[in-house]
Amino acid sequence: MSERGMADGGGRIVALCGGVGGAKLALGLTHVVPSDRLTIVVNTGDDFRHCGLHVSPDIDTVLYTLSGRANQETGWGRANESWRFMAAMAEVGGETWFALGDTDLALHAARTARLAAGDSLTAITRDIAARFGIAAGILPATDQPVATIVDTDEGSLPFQRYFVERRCAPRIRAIRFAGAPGAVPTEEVRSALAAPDLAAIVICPSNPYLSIDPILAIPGMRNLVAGSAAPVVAVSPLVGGQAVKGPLAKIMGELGRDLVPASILDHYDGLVDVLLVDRQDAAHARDPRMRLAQTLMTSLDDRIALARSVLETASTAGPGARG
Ligand code: FO1
Repeated sequence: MSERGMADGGGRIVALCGGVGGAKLALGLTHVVPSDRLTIVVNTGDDFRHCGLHVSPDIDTVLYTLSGRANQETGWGRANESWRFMAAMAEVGGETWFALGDTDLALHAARTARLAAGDSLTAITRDIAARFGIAAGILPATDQPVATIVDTDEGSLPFQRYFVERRCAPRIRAIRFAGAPGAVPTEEVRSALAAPDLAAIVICPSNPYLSIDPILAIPGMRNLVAGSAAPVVAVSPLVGGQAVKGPLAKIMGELGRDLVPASILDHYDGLVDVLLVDRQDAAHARDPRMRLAQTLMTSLDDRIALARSVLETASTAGPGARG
């Protein structure tokens, strides 16, 4: 099936995504895959309660990025933001370590109210995506709370305290996902991954430890991916031995992993049929499951080109190549 054929031949695509890097490829995929055949499964391990509000950073980064509302500099929050709420929070002694922009705040307030009324994160996310004019499916990995906890040399930290408040300074010992044993993939995620016409499962260039593992840690999720007949194509989040963004290189060093693409393939432990590696890492791409591509995305064209590379790779990978 050609890449166009895959995109136009009815093949469905499911992408696992978290963080800024993941959202970039998700945007590229929306330009190549018809929206009624594209589903983005998003990490919810970053979610937390802040100032009484339920904040879902990775879902919001995907919502804002796919609707052209994202802050291009930070990758999170909204463009053209104002900060009067935060200034007033400082004035009244509220918490200011986690910045909530005025227009971003509306999303957290509306979501918190609907969750309190009993609506699911899946339904809320679907409605907001529709209001933002996003036609692709955006699915929280689970509707149950799963919180990424980072065990460090300074004790256990909830993800945002580690990532934002402490700026990833503490040394990581382990990463856990509180609540995972009691969580299940949503029915929508389950049926997307079990679709008979699924043409590829894409693992975006998100942080494997902080953004993809919280998805795969949900009981049953890994089997849904591993058991699929569709090829699994991952994009390495490392380029030139460095993370494109965020603490990945530091975390891998602290966990004793070499900063090479093989460490990414090993981490996914047989789940991935092909790992796309940036051309500048050709010397480290000897594994037959690796293919070279331009994985660094600075422009929209780069995002679209990488999405095409992923689909092209999937259409030649064929099912069952997994170990
Ligand atoms: N990241 C920061 O580094 N500093 C912040 O103040 C901050 C606020 C914030 C507010 C809403 C939101 O959706 C994301 C926000 N992020 C912030 C990013 C957040 O920490 C995400 O978890 C990361 O993007 C990693 O996925």
